[in-house]
Amino acid sequence: MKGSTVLPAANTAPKTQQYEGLSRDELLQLYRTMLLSRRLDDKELQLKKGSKSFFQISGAGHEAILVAAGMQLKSGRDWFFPYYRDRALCLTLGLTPYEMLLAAVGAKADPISGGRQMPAHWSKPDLHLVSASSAVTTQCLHAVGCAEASQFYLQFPNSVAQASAGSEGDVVYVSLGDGSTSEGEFWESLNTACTRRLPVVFLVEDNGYAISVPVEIQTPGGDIARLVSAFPGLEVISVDGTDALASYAAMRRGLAYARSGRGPVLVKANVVRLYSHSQTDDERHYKSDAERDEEQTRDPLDRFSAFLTREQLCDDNTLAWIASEVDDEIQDAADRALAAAAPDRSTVLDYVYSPDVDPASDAFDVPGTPEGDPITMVAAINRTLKDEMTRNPRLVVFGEDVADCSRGEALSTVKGKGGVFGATLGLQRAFGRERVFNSPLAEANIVGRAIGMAVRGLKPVVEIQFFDYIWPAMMQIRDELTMLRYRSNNAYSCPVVIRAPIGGYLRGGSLYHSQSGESIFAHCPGLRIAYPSDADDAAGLLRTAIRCDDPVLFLEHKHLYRQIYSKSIYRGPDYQIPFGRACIRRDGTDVVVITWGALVQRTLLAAERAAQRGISVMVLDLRTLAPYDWSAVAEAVSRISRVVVAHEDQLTCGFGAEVAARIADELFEYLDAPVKRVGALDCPVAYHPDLEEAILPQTDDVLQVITTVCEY
Ligand SMILES: Cc1ncc(C[n+]2csc(CCOP(=O)(O)OP(=O)(O)O)c2C)c(N)n1
Repeated sequence: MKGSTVLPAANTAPKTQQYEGLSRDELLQLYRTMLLSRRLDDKELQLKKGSKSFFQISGAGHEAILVAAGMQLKSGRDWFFPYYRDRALCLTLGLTPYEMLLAAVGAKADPISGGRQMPAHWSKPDLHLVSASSAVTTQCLHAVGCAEASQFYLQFPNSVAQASAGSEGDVVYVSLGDGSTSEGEFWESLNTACTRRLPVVFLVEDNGYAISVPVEIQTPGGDIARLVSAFPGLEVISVDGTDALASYAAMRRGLAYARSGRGPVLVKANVVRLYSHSQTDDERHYKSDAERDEEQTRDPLDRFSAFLTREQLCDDNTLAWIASEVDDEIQDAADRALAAAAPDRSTVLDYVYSPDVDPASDAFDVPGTPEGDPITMVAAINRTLKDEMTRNPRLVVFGEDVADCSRGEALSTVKGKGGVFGATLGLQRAFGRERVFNSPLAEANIVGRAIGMAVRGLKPVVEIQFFDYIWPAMMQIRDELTMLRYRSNNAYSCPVVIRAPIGGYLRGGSLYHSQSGESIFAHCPGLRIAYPSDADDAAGLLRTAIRCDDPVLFLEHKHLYRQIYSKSIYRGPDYQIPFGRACIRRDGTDVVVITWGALVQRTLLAAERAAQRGISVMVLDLRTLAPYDWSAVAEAVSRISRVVVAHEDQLTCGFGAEVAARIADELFEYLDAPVKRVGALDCPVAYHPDLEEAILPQTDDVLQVITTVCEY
């Protein structure tokens, strides 16, 4: 245990055998860490009341199970995805009170997030403590992905990234509260942990409440251990988490199971939440005095100090000495943290994206060598994935139906599915089941696991089967994928690529297979967005997406997958296109249409017809939306003065609104006409082709707006 001190001598000889094998010093150290955690909570509450810090959430009442766990987990070897009540665990693993208090005051020197994330969301790379968000339960899927990465590296030791390796027997710890088990991601993580028999240790800290909602409203029957007991391969252990020695024994049993490779374990620890949910909550509004009094009788610190004196392992003087020593340590840490400088305002935009790899740079401008006949966009994507998998042994592909093989058939004999659009066809045959595999039908599962893998240096390129079904993964995308680097002040990153077939014009795709919505993701800082309009761009941009260091949403228009007009010659395994470089598809002088995706071809057809009317149209294909090529837009607008923005997505709040607003703001003096937009009607895409045609923007619509702008 870190931070241990020399403890006073015992009055009597230790009786170690009966105390789970722990020596007197270890028992006193266990007590000391529990107390340190509690007193730190108290100090932070004091700082908050004095407006010296800005948020506080405590672990009071959870300390016994957490120190018992931390003593047996291996800091810097096992991996950790704790939640906000896990102060005592993190202290046991080696995070210091000073580091915690730097986080509380949000200091520049806060090693956890540089003052960006709320306190109690601990992390530290050398301890393998992974930065946490505040979205409850998302971490369960990261833990699963992390365990999968461990397995991967054991199987392919030559592919190991940085110091990400591991050893046989390492486990991944993840914790959550009882209320958080109601989230689907908890069940999705158990699903995969059990299916793949992963060494994940789930600790459910059941304090009976989720803020004010009692456990019986969250969990049928009120006992999560009972509910999960049918999961195959899952070892389920229930323990009184306020009893330090019982907790120690339960964790020992659980860890032995997980370390032996038999599968995951879930320890359900009954604890008490001795303080309100957080400093903004007042539990007296929903807990009776009698209930609160009863909870006090289960205070793990009181129970353990009573045990220590009862067993004559120490006396009251020793406990007092420990307490004063703990208080001194905390006071010293608090004095130093309060003297620490605040973060610099000028740094607020640091680490939204990778500071090391800029996908818009010339380094990604690699022309490649065209070879062979033109191929479709889906074939170009498939070839790019194959080439990148050959180049990077850490690249893994997974998603719904992406595998060639459904069960255990010999890969050589199977014809294969390879994705509902065939984009991943043959990848599993070529690279094996460990690198290409099906996920359960659960989109948060796909993205959450990918994040956990990417934290460990794998390169997940995952498929969301239809953009229409990306929404269950939205929390993972918006709160985790895009924010991990930012919230950890660049200590962690997860450069996952999410491929998502998008868009309509399918005749029959209807409401749930025709959606657009790229603007929603353009509103997520930290995410790159590519949206190619032909096979050539798909290959060049996908390669850049894979090789860059940021998360990328790679949008593949379903209708363009197999169109003849979107075919191109493949330019080999090095071809890359930098992000943020628009492409002039047709030059012109009277009006510029800024567009992307499926509207590129429709705009080109409109431009041809406009030419017959004597209107010269420039067609500018943005190709990526985050970043997008503002300088190409500015250059075109300043030269041409009349602008249309055309996209398939609904008009209201479509990405065109952003482009148009910026043109109005920064290029107003160049304009000879209002900036016009073309987009879908503000309604879902209906089934009958006539309805679909009326809803989605057509060539005629683009032509009409071009004409209007020219006539202004
Ligand atoms: C996804 C999500 N929904 C809601 C919240 C707001 N919230 C924060 S903590 C919390 C209660 C969590 O209760 P539980 O899982 O039992 O853990 P405890 O706080 O009791 O330890 C809620 C609703 C959140 N952070 N994340």
